[in-house]
Amino acid sequence: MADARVALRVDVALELGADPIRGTVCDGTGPAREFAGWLELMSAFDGVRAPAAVGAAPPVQLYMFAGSNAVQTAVLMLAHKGIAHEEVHLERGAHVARMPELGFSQTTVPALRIGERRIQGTRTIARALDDLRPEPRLFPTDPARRVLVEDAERRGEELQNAARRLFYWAIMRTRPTPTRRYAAEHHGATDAAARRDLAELPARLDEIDAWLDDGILGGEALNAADFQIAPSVARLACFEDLAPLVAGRPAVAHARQVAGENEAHVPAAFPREWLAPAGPS
Ligand SMILES: N[C@@H](CCC(=O)N[C@@H](CS)C(=O)NCC(=O)O)C(=O)O
Repeated sequence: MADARVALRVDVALELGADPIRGTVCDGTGPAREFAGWLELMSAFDGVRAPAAVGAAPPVQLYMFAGSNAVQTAVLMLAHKGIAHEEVHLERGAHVARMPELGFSQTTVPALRIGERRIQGTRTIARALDDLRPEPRLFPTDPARRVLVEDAERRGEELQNAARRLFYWAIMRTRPTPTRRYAAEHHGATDAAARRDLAELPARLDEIDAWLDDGILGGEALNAADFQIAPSVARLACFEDLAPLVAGRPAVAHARQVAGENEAHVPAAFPREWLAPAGPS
């Protein structure tokens, strides 16, 4: 295996006293090992690290290109779990032909190879990552809460697809290239789709603000819906046309916090009459 690194989680309590350190070490898959004192800390490390390294986590490869909101979702989830992986950078556009050549059944990125398994689709990837390394979890263990997170994640993927269509519609009118023309057609970024996506956007953003209010998003432990939604909201916040719609929204603050600043700029392109008036919908 090329990379046998193992991420261990250590929880430590320090006290004033004769034996001032105690806590646990775990690798997120097996049981945690307790330690009390410096010597036990070292043997707890060895006890967890050795089987984890030998238990040979399968190699993970992420097929991707930079600048995709869907790819960013996968990148964030891998980082959240601390899963070591190799990035396989593909050429945007050309990847549609490349993915089947690489043995994938669909043409989209992000795509993961976990050992011999090939996985595509951000929502499928989220579940595969929770199987591969259960902690920290992408989905809550409480079944009722899980349903809420899964619902937000599913709606988040709809937003992801809408953000992509809007991006290609706008960029085709302002900075067209042959690759963008192909992508716009490929993703169905038609006038009718862009108009519908814009009309739905205020309600989608309201919904995200409400999930933040309810703690379904933006909690202490981030979940798969946080990672699904944040990159797409961050992308939408780059549209000049959408500035009045996104201004001051909790959804945008959350997106920046989870996905970081998106420096892209999408120049104004949409007809005025397609854009919702600013203010709460
Ligand atoms: N919604 C899917 C689709 C991702 C997607 O459409 N990715 C784009 C790049 S941002 C792509 O690879 N498109 C090529 C295609 O649709 O064939 C997901 O969450 O994985």
